[in-house]
Amino acid sequence: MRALILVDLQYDFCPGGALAVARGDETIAVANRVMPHFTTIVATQDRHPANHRSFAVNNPGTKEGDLIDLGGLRQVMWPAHCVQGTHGAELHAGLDRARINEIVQKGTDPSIDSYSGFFDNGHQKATGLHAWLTERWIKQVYVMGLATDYCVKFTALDARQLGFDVFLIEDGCRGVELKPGDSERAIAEMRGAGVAVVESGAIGA
Ligand code: VGL
Ligand code: ZN
Repeated sequence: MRALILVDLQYDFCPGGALAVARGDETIAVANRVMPHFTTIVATQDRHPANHRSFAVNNPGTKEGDLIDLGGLRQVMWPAHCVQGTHGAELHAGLDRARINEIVQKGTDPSIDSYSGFFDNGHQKATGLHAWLTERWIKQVYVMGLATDYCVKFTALDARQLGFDVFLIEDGCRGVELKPGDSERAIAEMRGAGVAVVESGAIGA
């Protein structure tokens, strides 16, 4: 059994959003095109409280893009984004939401970030996604969304580590690119971990 994982297809990661990813909105059409090929579809949703420590504004003396130590983990300082209750945190309305079976929220603990859809960045708490997939006998996961170099990468790597066969739908992803080449390096890292890289047009029934 296979599942599609749509990572963080939210307004704040699309042009005009608080943590805008260049051409991030182009992933919506790809998602809508591949969804009919899946019966099990999960969307992850980055959903931070306003006081989240990954926001530069909540760490006096830092600016966006800085790296700090947060509870022993390296943490990028982000602009405030995907704040609970704001428009930017909503899944893009252009998505065919009726096909989504489950929404997994992450990043809700103010003290730790959660790039992966499975665990927080310290691998301390599970989101429930692993159990949800396991209950449905899912062995293969197809991953796409935003952003290639953060949440998509960490979700795909955790899925591999958990024993799933993982397929990255490359044309359904866009990256933050804090440093040029970050997305390319992320894809190389995923490949190195055994993730198969595919194009949306190659996905059949
Ligand atoms: C993401 C940075 C911070 C992502 C989420 O969805 O890739 N990146 N929060
Ligand atoms: Zn976030």
